Amino acid sequence: MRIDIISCVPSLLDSFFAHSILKRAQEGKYVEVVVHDLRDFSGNKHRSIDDYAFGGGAGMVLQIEPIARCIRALQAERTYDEVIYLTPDGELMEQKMVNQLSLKGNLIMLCGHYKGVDQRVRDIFITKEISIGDYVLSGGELAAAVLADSIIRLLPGVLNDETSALTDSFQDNLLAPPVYSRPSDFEGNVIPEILMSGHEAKIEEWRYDQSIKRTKERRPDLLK
Ligand code: 6GU
Repeated sequence: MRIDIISCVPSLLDSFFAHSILKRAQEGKYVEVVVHDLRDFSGNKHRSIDDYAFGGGAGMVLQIEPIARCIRALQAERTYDEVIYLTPDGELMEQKMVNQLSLKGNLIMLCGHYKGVDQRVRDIFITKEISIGDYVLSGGELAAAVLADSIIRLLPGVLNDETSALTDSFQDNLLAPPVYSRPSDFEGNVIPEILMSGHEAKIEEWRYDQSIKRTKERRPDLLK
């Protein structure tokens, strides 16, 4: 999989993808993440990419031409399964959507800024619009990082323990159970006895019960 991220603040994303699991995923050739500076496609010496909104009103709008040039240059190199626009008025991101995207080939992610992008970009180039939650960020970069991270960790071979993504919270609409490590007794706070029993089936049953209990308490909406 290749993920191309188009941004007017590319430095926000560079360091994020240079670390930990995402770094290993790229070194292992499971994914290639390339961040593009939209200003490189401005077509003018001031490198400007935004302008006032027709009809007036506060806030600048990202113009269509630099974005069209960038997307077309990418599409001339390879095919893309989705051209995603990260925007607070997009479809709410959830695990099922992430699972589906992790099965795709190449993805473009366009990060919005200011008052958004010219509507014609969305009409002509964008195939999927995604929001990461009901709150407003100052730009789409953090949202693209969240989305790309959640996709990349699902790619086969990226996580050490092949089964560990399957036991994530949300993977069966259930929150994950509590986990413990050494020491078994921290200042009198002891771990549940069952985990020391060595009885695998009983432990699995306990974990499942804990998942149900947590989900009922914290996210009853997931059980409906
Ligand atoms: Cl994708 N972008 C921005 N700017 N704010 C958001 C968002 C995206 N998702 C939730 N809030």
